[in-house]
Amino acid sequence: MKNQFDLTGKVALVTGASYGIGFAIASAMAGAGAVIVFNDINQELVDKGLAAYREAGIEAHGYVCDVTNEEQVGAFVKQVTEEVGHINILVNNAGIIMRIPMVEMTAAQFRKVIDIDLNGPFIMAKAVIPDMIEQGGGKIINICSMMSELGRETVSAYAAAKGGLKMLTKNIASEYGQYNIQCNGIGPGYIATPQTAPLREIQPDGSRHPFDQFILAKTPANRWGEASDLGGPAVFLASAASDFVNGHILYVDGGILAYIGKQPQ
Ligand code: NAP
Ligand code: GCO
Repeated sequence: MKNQFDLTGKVALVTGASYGIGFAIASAMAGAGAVIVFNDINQELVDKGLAAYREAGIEAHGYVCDVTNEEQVGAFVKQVTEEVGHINILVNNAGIIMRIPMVEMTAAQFRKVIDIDLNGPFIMAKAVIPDMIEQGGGKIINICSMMSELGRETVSAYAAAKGGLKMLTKNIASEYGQYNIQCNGIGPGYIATPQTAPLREIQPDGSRHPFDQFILAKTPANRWGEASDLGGPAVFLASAASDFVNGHILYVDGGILAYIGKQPQ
């Protein structure tokens, strides 16, 4: 059974993985034997990522690529295939959020979030699927969100993108499952990364951020997730252990989606 989770000989490409959730998922996949390829938006971040992987004992391959730029992505995938090998696993992790009340958000801001969080995964998947078909199959993992299921104030663009990413995941699974490509999603709950740092800032009086307290009350695990909590689920969805799992969104959220929330004491 252990071999079912073995990624030895596989090339895993994780987007936006210099740090945060992408870095944790790539590190877990490296621990399962995968060769790690990652990209980020500029060389400074790629260098930062390479140093962090080396620090963790991982010889990763880093490239500068904006996932919204179809030309850059085509060149990136070609270069990886030539320099590292065929891409067996794609993790669409790169993403941003803008927390702005919808009626105050400009169309340009809305489009930017959709472009990175939804168009980016489409462009990346479109670029890797033809070779996956040639190679007899592959794994695509889209990093969705609780906002693939729920809304909240100020995150309209992000929720629209992540809801779309859930359905893009199901559609890739439907269209390419016949080629032994499994496409699934991971829906993290609230994870302590730079992206959520504003929601966890200690208040001037030393108290926890109101949103921090809100999330603790809504999460049965009574804690924020750590990026490392996503490593095992990602290895599962990248491995032979999930060969008959397709079109599924695996929520890794400490139970928040199942729970009405801690009642007032
Ligand atoms: P993060 O700390 O902000 O990291 C996101 C990474 O993506 C950064 O390295 C970022 O580069 C990169 N990126 C942004 N735009 C890009 C582009 N156009 N092309 C290539 N790379 C790009 O975020 P995170 O918390 O690790 O989240 C990673 C993923 O998980 C995102 O899709 C996020 O929506 C999702 N997620 C996060 C949480 C959470 O609670 N943290 C929960 C659910 C889902 P820069 O440094 O330049 O921005
Ligand atoms: C927010 C948070 C969330 C998390 C994550 C939850 O502002 O509500 O950033 O969106 O990032 O997506 O699953």
